[in-house]
Amino acid sequence: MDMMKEPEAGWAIEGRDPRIAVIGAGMSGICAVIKLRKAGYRDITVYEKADKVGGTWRENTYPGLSCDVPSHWYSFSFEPNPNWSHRFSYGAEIQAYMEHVAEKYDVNRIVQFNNPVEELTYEGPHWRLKPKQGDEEIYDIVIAATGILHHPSIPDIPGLDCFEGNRFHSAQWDHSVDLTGKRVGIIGTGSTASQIIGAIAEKVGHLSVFQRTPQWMTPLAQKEYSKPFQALMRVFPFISRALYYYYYKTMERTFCEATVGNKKMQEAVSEACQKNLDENVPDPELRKKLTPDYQAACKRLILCSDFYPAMCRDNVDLVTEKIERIEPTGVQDKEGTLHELDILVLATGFKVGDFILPTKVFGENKVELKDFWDDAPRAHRAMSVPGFPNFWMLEGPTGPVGNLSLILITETQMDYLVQCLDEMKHQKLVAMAPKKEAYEGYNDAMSRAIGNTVWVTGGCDSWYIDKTGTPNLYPWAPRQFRQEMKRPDFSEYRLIKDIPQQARAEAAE
Ligand code: NA7
Repeated sequence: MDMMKEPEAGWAIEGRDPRIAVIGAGMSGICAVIKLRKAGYRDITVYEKADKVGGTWRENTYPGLSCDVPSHWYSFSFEPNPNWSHRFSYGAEIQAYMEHVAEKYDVNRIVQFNNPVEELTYEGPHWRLKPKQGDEEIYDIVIAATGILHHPSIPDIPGLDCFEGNRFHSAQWDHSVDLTGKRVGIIGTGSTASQIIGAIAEKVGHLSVFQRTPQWMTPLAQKEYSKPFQALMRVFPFISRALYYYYYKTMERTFCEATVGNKKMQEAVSEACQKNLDENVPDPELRKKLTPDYQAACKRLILCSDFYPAMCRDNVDLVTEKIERIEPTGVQDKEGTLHELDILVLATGFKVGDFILPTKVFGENKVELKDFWDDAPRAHRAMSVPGFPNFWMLEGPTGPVGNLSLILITETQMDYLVQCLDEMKHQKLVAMAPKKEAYEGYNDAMSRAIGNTVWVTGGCDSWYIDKTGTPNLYPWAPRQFRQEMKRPDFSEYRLIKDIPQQARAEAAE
């Protein structure tokens, strides 16, 4: 298409392919390209802030990094991998898988690497996209595949910048720093910290673990797949598929059910966590410090077998006193003890409320998405926002997160989105956006239901909870989400057949 001459009407009216921008080349972005092409949509450009695909698996490279969802389920349904070496994959292997899929499905060719999107402006019925590098472009459809866990959250602790040793966030691991024999401090005891602690405790000279809140965890039933078993899976691909469904059903019926109000499953998970703690931490004093005062699975449940044994080691100290400040030589706690350190690791999580932000997104009437959300992001069916036509999110606000495969969720969302594009083509629509009342009704129902989930009843604070004081999560079972997303109900959407000439002129001003 000649970009100098901007199209007058929408793609569906002009009978051409829609120009689609996908933002992000992580798991969701890769999936989007593959699913769009399969459905016949081929005019796609991907903008990626970094120099290769992979998203969270590219960003995170810390020691011990692994996925807490079984490998054969944490795979694209259309690309089973018989070569997974373990039941729960390590980070580097998942990154290699993402690169392999991108290569095999010829995704890289359409990715603009090192080119984050700075601004998106809706000029009905098109989007003007301003990338960091190169000219502004016009797109018919924008898909934000920007992920959740990639903006590091740096704690606001006094003196952090004056620390004289090596300091880095877990998602920006400095591999040039040798930990051998060093005095290492780690702030945080979430999923990330647990994996790091298990992986480095033996190597370091001394490890100080700064815990603000203890976490519940179940063991990770890790297992290495033998070479003959992998060979068997290569010959009989149905084994990988069978494992996909086995883990999918097992995880959904256990961990996922435990979070959304299934009391029996919740008790089973709680018991498993308590047993794990009792069996692996014999010292009653340490056990007490590691015992949470809220229900299991209220914070995202940790699956890790190395953490407790590491915490029992002589060279590992659990510091539960609050942090007062960071000194040039270490961490000073509120009791006045200075924990001297050579290296300080911040395993303090991510700014999860950003989603597509910090890209500036302006919708109809120049309303900015940041203002519309006002620090409490919501979406219709986790994918779209009223007043922002032809703008879709993958893994957006209020999606199912919990302990499940986000790859499956992205695939479900893409199948839904493709049906919406097909409908636009069929009805010759120029744009579609959720109706305000549909969006509000959906979110009100979610707000009512969220009170039944362990994320609320469990009595904890977690990264799921946003400014409204409620978790930003889908409150029902993930299978319900898939059921609801099978077919779009188009009565929930404004189906826009034409943008009046005047509005178009105003938007372009
Ligand atoms: P999380 O789960 O957000 O954990 C962050 C940890 O850092 C958690 O223990 C926090 O304590 C702690 N934290 C954060 N800020 C501070 C300050 N200021 N002082 C002391 N301690 C602090 O992030 P992860 O990276 O572990 O995991 C994120 C997701 O990645 C995980 O759920 C998986 O989906 C993969 P808190 O509990 O808030 O008291």
